[in-house]
Amino acid sequence: MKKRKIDIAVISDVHLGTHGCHADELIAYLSSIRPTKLILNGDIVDIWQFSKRYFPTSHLRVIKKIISMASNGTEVYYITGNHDETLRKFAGTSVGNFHVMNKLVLELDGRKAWFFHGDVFDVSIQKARILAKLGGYGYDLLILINRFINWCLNKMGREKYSISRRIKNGVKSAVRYINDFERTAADLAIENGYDYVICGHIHQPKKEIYQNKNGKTIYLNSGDWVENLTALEYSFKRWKIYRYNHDKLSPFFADEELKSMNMNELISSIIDLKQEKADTREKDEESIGD
Ligand SMILES: [Mn+2]
Repeated sequence: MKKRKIDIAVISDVHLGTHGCHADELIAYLSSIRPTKLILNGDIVDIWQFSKRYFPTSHLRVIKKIISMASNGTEVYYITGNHDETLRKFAGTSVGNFHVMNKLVLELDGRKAWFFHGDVFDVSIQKARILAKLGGYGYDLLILINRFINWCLNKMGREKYSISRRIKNGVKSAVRYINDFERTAADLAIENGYDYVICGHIHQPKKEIYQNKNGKTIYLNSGDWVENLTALEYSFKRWKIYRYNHDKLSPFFADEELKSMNMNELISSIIDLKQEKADTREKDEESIGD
């Protein structure tokens, strides 16, 4: 099968090691693509609920697949989440093409993209807003505060903060939380000058333009591999949501993207393409000369 070449694939909330994880479908998806970068945006391995009794071969195969993608040239970024927070002590570590981190900033065709899992908003979105404004330092502090609160809850024999806990507390509170989450992520992205903000955590795949008086940003969420079976893909200078149940393993049609591009974007993509061709021709001529 021919693999689809894409610039970036983002997945999150796979929850390996839990019964809900759709590992086989994820392997099928990962086998169908050849991304330049693969971003694992948190909660990939569920270490909270990890038990030796449940870790099937298919789950291990996902890990193997990711490692083999890294050794075949894909840059893999493992951004930690709350269910895999144990890995946060490895943040900043790189082994070959495999990098562990708490957040990631990339420049995509001249636009700034900000990737993080999103659990820092768990304890209090209002407090998170204030602290996150402090930039990188505030973010790391929030991670510590969340970990401390979860440690206390654990000591008191209570459940840790999580989205599933919020859903248990009632649909209304979950909906409010999701709205606040998206709005907060987008506002912070606008304040910090990011054109894209890409999260996971709330298991709600989404691509939406958010606007406030200071500007606008595109909020994206990669969803999960428990219920939605979704990913985010960046190609042809566009983001799209990949839905396994709908898209299956169908190719990423360039035409579909072209339809939604405006005139300026179309022109700039054509100019870039010509430029690229000219560059490679020059290189070819150079090598002939050699
Ligand atoms: Mn999470």
